[in-house]
Amino acid sequence: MKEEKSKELFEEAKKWMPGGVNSPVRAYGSVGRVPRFISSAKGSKIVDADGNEYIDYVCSWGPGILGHAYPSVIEAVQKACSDGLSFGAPTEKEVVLAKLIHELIPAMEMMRLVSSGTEAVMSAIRAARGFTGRDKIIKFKGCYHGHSDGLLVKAGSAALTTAVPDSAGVPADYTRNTLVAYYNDETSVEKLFEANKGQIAAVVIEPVAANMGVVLPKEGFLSFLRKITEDNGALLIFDEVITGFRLGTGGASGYYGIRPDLITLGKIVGGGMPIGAYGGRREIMEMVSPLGLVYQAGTLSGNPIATTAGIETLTALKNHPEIYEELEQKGKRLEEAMKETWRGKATVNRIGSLMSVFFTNEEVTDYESAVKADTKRYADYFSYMLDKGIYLAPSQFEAMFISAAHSTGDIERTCEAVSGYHF
Ligand code: KE4
Repeated sequence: MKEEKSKELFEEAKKWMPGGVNSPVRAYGSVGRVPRFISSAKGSKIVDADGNEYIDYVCSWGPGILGHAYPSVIEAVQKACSDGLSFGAPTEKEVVLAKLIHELIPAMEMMRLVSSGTEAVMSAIRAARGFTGRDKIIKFKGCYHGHSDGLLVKAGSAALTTAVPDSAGVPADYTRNTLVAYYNDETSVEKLFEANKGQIAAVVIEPVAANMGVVLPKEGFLSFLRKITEDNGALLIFDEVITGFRLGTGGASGYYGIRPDLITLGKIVGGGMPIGAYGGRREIMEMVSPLGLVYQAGTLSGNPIATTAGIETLTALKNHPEIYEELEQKGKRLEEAMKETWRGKATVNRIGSLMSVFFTNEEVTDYESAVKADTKRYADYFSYMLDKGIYLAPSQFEAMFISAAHSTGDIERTCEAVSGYHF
């Protein structure tokens, strides 16, 4: 497979950007191939700088649920561009998008649009602390919530240990209020509440984890979190940057029937343009400036081009709910092909169009079991699929995303490639 142009661009890019990329996972660090520089995308396909076409299962890490360059989104964005790119003033489109988000996710009674998932989660945590007057938060090992200082942590040796930064440049002081529990482990959460009575502002969780590979909440885990936070005067924050509008138009809160206090969104809500959002109970959001004392701002927040893409994307999903049943069938077919081919040698975790294969014969229910997967095997599988023209996440600890544009032919071609991968 030709990769000269990507290789040349990668060498040049490395002179100007750390690792030659603007987000680490794109550098293919754990799969050891030349990262593909993408020149265009349409529907389920992406084309790289050497002209190679791939069936895309990254979908820009989630935003591309409709498929790339969805006609109504492109048309609306092109028109919006001719009306100007950014005004730094309120626009009608922000009202339209906020009302549409509320219609699809009623728990978001009031919200603030921002420009990334990181910004959404960082701001939601600040609002939670401002509302409760408490400093500590609980996150879960293996969950990723963007790169704000206080969330770049991993657990200490035991659940009761406060977190230690897992990035250089984050002062230890910035993470001493971050407590780390273990996904699907209710005892680890109970111990933290016991040891930090009256000090915990919020629990933040990916309701379906997708940053240690996909890990589903076990039966009752989310409702346990809903109860223990209520019982302790803490807030429950669902980080739905990935699950929002992915599991259904109601996201995870709709899918599981759990009403968190705050929800964060990203990715699909902007249809591929830079948008994040955080929101929830009105009385919490009324703490946010200029109404309340929790400061948060952004030059490009609610940007008219990004909100246009978001409105068109959510409108398409709202008007075509059949997309989600189709995504379920496509995911099911892929899951079956993987399980059939790698029986006993791989575990597939899936919910709808969000899935991961782990090369381990054990169940993957948390970070500890996820990291037992054979990452070298994953790298080899990634490379085999890349050469077959199938573009997967270049890391075992990411997710596979399916779009409405993936045809039966795409799915069958992928299943055929899967069935040809033996080890
Ligand atoms: P952004 O700041 O990257 O828009 O969103 C951060 C974020 C927050 N919450 C969750 C649950 C997320 O998955 C993310 C970002 N997801 C990664 C993919 N694992 C983005 C890809 C990347 O970092 O390049």
